[in-house]
Amino acid sequence: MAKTFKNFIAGHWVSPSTGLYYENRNPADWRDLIGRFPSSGPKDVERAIASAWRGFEAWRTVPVPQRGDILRRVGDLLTKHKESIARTMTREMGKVLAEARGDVQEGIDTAYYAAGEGRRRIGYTVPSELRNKWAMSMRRPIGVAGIITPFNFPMAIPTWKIFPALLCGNAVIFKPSVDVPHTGTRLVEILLEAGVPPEVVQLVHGRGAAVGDAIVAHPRVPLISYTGSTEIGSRIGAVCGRMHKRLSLEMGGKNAMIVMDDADLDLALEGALWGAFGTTGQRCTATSRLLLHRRIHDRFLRMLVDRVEKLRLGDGLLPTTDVGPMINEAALTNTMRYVGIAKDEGAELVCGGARPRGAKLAHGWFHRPTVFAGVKAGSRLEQEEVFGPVLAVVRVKSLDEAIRVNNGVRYGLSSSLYTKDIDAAYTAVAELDCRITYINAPTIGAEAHLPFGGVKETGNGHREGGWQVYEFFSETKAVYVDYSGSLQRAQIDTYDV
Ligand code: UN1
Repeated sequence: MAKTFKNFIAGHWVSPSTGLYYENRNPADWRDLIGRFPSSGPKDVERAIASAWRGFEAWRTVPVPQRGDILRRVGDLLTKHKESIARTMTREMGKVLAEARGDVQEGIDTAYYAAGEGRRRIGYTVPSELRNKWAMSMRRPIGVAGIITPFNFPMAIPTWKIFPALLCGNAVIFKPSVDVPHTGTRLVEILLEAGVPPEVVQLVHGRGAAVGDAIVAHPRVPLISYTGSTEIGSRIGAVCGRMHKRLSLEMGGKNAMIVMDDADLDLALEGALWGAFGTTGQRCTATSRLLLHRRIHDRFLRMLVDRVEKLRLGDGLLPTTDVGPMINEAALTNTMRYVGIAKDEGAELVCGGARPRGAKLAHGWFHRPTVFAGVKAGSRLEQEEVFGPVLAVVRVKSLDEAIRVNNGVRYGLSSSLYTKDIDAAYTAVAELDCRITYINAPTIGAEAHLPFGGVKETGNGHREGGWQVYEFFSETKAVYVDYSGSLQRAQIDTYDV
């Protein structure tokens, strides 16, 4: 009998007010039932918010370095449990174990980074216009943060949001994706074990349409951080705009890797395989377009197809597996739909393009790694995010054309150029209209201490990672201290130079 899991609300593990649960199953073999998780409703959200404000009142007065110390313990516990969390994650969402370990490691890095920020929560002191007066700024927490996260990085992405939110002194309401509630639960258990006070963190499981919407639309959640699709992000943005909420959005991508004719092709090949098919292509940073210089196009395509055909699909827990399943039936159906669209558009299917055959994979949401060649700039496969193991190859004549094609989509997250020409590399850094550019590495692999985010329909200007995310989760206050003993009137009592 599979375990029945609970929400964590008002300092206790509790059943949902709805009395309803859903089943969470292993995408590599849906006969494997992981557990039953709450299908919560607005009442649960309401209780969580009321409790979170109580938690906030105490938490906001805890000295920031002390909050940082708790987050360092979170990092220690994640390190201790890294292997078992990685296994939980692979079983729950399918990515191969090495990648799941990397996902937990990203959480560990984020925790230690947050611990350091605890001693650096910077305001600044500047000279005043007037004598015997100090002018400075400081950072203040905001209140309760609604954290809504996707399935593809079940540990890393929640930590990117929750750790800085907590370090800044906010309380959080965390709604993990319905596809990865188990990893989300483990994260909350660790936060509590490390010493985050119970009412400071609330975990509410359930569907976006019930739980997510209730969090976003609630007047007492002034801060929302969301990673997911552009479509849902736009809907959230509309609500937050009306309500004057502070909102951070991380959404779609259509990231390209450009391979020039002087590139180290063996290196580029490893990068393309990793970038396109890591996490089964289900990353917002995935390499989903490959722009090949015409002089190496045919040769590189042959090298690529040869390797893609050898990638082994399977359960991510097995050491023989290169590529795991997709997250669920809807994701698989969507990928198959795009294969159809690409064929109709006249792109040439060079490998994959279907579910695998054979009994071994018959109970999972598997799709073969797929490559389309002859993809035209402007076609739907070249423009739209698939979020699956499908790579679109476009032939280009020059770096200029590659940059134009790269920039000709509605997203702007990550980008990559393989070349040995230093001028080309710097030109690309300057001109690729994405907020992450890799030289001689694929489009994935962001690190915790650098800003992460994109332009256009990828985001709304905020960044995760780095110190920038701490700006999002806190408010600035300006402070003036006049110790002159007389009324000094700014802008009026000016002095001559
Ligand atoms: C995402 O796909 O939403 O750079 C995040 C990367 C990972 C994070 C991806 N470190 O691909």
